Amino acid sequence: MMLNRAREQGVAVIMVMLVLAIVAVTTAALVKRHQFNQAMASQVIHLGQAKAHIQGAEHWAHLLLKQDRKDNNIDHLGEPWAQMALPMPVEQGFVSGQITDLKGKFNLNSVVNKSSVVVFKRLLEQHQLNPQLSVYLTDWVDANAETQQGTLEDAYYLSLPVPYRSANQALLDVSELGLVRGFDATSVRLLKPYITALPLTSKINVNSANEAVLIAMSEAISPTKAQQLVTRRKLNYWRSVGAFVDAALGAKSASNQTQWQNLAEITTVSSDYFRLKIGAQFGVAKTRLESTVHRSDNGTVTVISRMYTP
Ligand SMILES: [Ca+2]
Ligand SMILES: [Ca+2]
Repeated sequence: MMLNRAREQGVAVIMVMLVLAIVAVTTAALVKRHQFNQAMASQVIHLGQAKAHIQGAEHWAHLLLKQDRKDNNIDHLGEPWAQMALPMPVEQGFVSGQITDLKGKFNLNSVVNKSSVVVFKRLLEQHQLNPQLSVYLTDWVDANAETQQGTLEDAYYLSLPVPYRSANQALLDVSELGLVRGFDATSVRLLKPYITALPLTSKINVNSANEAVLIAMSEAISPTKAQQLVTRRKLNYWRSVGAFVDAALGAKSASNQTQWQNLAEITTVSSDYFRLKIGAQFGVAKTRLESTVHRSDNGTVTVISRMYTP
């Protein structure tokens, strides 16, 4: 009798311990789930706030560009839109923004113009790349399907393990260059700081172009000359195409007439395409926005492309 009671007590103790163990495991799982849900909710809420900060900064960037066009028709790096870079503290985080002038870069879609294809050839040579690549790019962009030698542009592309055809239209993005004959990820990465892909052919804004681009613009612009031009422009930006070409090549004369004309043809001091990069952090969330915008002559800013990256 005594033995039975002791056994029953033992079973009861084990049962209690089992129940306690189950309760403990379930509670731990619930707490973990609650913490996870809470973290997810914070992430979603904070991401929403970070995006709200970005939208605010984006709106501000558009206003800066619009106001700038109202103020003047010349664009240079001393203007307010070019000074947006500093990260600003905001509630529970920070926001940073940068506007880059895309007209200061070489527009790949300009290669259909003879005066511009030579600029691209020089850019290729600067980076020890074969100047022949400019011919392949021209064939990729131009409307016809024949090379300058009269052969079919697509013969090469159709012979690849995964065949495709040339676009025969403007590049939509710089990354598309990797599809063009002769280019690969390395050459695209090398050229990336100096190139862009804008919808139409375009001139280069010499008030924002970097030294490498200035050197590529004319065979008469040496690295030393480009350096001098950039130093001078910091104090006194170019107010006209003529003023820049005079400074780069000397006043137009019988001896430099062709060079002068060629450089003037691809030069501008005004910009209509910009790249916006805006980053924001709010609490645990961090996100970035990159967009390309067009600014019309009356200052209207239109978004061409817009992408969030984590
Ligand atoms: Ca301006
Ligand atoms: Ca073509």
